Amino acid sequence: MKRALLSVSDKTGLVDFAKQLVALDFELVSTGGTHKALADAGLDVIGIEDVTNFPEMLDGRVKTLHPRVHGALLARRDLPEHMATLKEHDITPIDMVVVNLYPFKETILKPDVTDADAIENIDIGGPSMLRSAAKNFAAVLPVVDPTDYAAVIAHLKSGEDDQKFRRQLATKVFQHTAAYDALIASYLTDKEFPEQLTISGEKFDDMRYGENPDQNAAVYTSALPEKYSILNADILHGKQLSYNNIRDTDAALRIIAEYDETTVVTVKHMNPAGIGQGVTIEEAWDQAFAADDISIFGGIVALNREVDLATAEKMHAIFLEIIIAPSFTKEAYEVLAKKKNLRLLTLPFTTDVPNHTEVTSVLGGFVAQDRDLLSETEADFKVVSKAQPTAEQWKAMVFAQKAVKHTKSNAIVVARDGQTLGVGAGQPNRIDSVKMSIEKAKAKPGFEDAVLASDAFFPMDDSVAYAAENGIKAVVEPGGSIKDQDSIDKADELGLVLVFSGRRHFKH
Ligand code: 93A
Repeated sequence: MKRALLSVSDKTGLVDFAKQLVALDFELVSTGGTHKALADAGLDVIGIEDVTNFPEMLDGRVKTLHPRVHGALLARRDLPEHMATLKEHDITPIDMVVVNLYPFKETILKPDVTDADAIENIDIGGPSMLRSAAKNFAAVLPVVDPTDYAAVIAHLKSGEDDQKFRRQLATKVFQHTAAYDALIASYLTDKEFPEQLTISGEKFDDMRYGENPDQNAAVYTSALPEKYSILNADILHGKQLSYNNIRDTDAALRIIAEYDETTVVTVKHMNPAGIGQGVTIEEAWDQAFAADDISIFGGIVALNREVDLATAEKMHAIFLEIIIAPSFTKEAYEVLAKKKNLRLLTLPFTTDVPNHTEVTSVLGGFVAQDRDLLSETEADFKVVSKAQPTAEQWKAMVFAQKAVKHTKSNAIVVARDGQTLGVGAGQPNRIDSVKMSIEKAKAKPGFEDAVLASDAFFPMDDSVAYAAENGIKAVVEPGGSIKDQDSIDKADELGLVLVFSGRRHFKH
């Protein structure tokens, strides 16, 4: 007869699984709560105390931490000496361990969690059994995930001793306990960048490919998921999101979170193509679309209010990849869902994006940093030119500043209040971004009121000169160059409003 030890916090599927084990001639050994659940279901179960000849003690902190358990799990079945040792100590081998752990993550996510509660939910005995079983996977089946119960039964029924399957189960155990420990460490530490930074995530989905078809890829949710996340959006319509879709939509969500007003953001390759605002969402769409009616083709649209029928009809008229909004009216949804390949997603809107360590790979490692969560208001801006901004220009500068923060460096955004008119992104030199953004903006209605925002300071006065000579009336830039005075002098010479934001927003 084989022996299985079951000790689970998540009792999903437990009884059914145990019944099948009994039918396959297993005897069951179990701990307190699990024992009760099995006995209540009418199964014959041996209490763990009858195996260890020791009572559960210290409020359950010591239940299974015993040589009679770990000897039974770790003994090599192919070594006669090991088996003789078991016999000598009257230890019955255990052939399967079914364990899932104290719910540490769920506990720390409770809003009113106490430290004592969190610490009590650090499982010690469970990971120990899992690790013993997983080390000895050649002879012991380690089962940590209830969704594997069916596969385990199938494996047993097949009568074949599939070592590959055993190894997979063992791998899963070490992945699971590593992630479990990483979360405990991150809970306990008060250091944002500790000596060991374990980035753990749970597979959310396999992807068809990565950034390009030749790159394999998968997407993961971080150990402590965030509410405002593309991975938390509901896909109402359309096929699975691709790698690029996820990153682009993430960019759109970050941008739109800057704006409390009714806003529409269109994104291409993680840069804003256009941002528009209005009294209604339809008006905001009109502004965003007019901001750049070419780049939007095949792009991503994020809206921060419900999508109504009129807006849906306008969006339906062009080719889009993804539309994400807090909600769609029924009529709007019906119009948009006519397109098979268009993805319609919902996610509640918020302007409250919390800080979180963000990592980016480099060859041989990764860099980790805070999120760039600072947004400037008028109070942060300092007028350095003789010319003073008008009320309209103040508003336009705040609006443009939020957009430029989310644009790849060198980033320049030309905008009026409530609408971007030209975006210059990702150019190796700043003056090219200045030229591109103004070139795009020039032809647009409302250019007379345009201001220009820069993500970083102007190293020389050429940007200010170009802007003033090409119809820009006000410029906001961080300041901080040793040649700031050149830019200020040039602004005064050409009658331009120049404002320092005091803060750089590189995005590489
Ligand atoms: O408190 S523990 O760290 N000490 C142990 O010896 C031990 N043995 C099993 N936690 C221990 N467990 C855990 O108890 C298992 O990992 C499982 O999550 C839970 C099952 O307890 P019960 O059967 O009483 O519901």
